[in-house]
Amino acid sequence: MSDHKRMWEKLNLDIEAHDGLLEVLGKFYGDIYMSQDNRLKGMEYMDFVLSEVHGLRIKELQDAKAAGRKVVGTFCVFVPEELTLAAGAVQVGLCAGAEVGSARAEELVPRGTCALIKSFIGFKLSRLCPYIESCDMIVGETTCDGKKKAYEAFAAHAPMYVMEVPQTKSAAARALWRAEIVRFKERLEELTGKAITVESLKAAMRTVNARRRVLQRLNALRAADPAPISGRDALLINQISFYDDPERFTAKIGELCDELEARVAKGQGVAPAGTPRLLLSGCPMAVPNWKLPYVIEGSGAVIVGEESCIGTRNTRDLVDETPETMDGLLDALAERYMKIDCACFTPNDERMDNVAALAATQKADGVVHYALMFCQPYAHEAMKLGRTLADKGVPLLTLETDYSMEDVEQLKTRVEAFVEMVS
Ligand code: BJ8
Repeated sequence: MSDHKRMWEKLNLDIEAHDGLLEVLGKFYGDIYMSQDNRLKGMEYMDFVLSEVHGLRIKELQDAKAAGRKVVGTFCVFVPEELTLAAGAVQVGLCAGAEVGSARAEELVPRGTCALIKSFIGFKLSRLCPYIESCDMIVGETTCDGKKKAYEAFAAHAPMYVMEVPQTKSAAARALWRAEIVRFKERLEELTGKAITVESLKAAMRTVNARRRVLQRLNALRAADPAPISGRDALLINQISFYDDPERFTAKIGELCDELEARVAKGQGVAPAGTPRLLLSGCPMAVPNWKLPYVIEGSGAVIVGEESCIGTRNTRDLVDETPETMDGLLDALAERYMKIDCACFTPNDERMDNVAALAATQKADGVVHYALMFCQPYAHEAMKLGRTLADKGVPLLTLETDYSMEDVEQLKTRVEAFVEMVS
């Protein structure tokens, strides 16, 4: 038996079903990723990370645990990784993008629940996710109704802690969020037995900001025509940013950006200059949700940005690293996280402005808005976004889908018509 298998057994995974999952995932990845032309050399690192996403990275987490570190899992970019790192723990994203264990998930949540929620529940109940099984604490948040009610049910199956994310950005809401940050800090200190200090928090802020900066650099390079990297590869990089060691990831993406810069200087790209450029906007696309980017780029367009939590919504704003007191640093954290323009907020006009601004900087010919089926917040905002973009003369295609492959042909037909229209 291989070392990986022994580790998965220890984590109580369903080995047979897990083998099947890895096989399907490998084939899916091959079809969607390895078939691309003009791929960057730097993507070999991503291919490697993904091939070992349930192997070497899990081994690293087990080694960290053996050395006394705790592992904290999250589902939302509202959970401040800076505090987790400052407490000496490791943070990993647990959002799941595969249609796995839906039937089991429907034992806990209603059928009309979005695929993202059903997926993480399905992974847990089917014993298929070594990340969930490695976690000492899982942090949920009161964002959409689907998630907050799902966490109630999920708490019987996993060590949950829930942060209260407000629904508006009023002064009272900001004060509530600031208090939640303090409560989370104290919970982490209790979990790890380690006090968070000004020094450890500032160091963690530098680490997380550095990762944001390198992803900002990557995104800025995608404004070039021809586009130097495919949307599929850029999405994969953003997805891996939630799993990989932050410092190693930042260094690797820095090297990849050097390669991209050289490409841009030579006028080279993944598709010819003048290829229709589209911005993706909406719900987060968790690993291995690559369906829509594959459909879009298979329809003759190139994706030049992701306005999503697995994209610019997570990397656009930095934390102010300059305060020298704990109070000042916690203020800075609270302020930065309240800039996240999740559709769960009301009103949320800044998101409309941010999408329009991103479409302009990335020189997008159109925007594809993606909402998961049964996701009320993003479906509502798609309508609002349509009005904002219409005023600016930017075409919008609104799609609702899930993780199944049943609607691929239907999606293709709609995307192809849209690409032709913006060409
Ligand atoms: S900050 S976008 S990561 S909540 S798709 S589960 S909204 S019904 S994911 Fe999100 Fe945080 Fe907001 Fe970002 Fe609900 Fe919609 Fe499902 Fe969603």
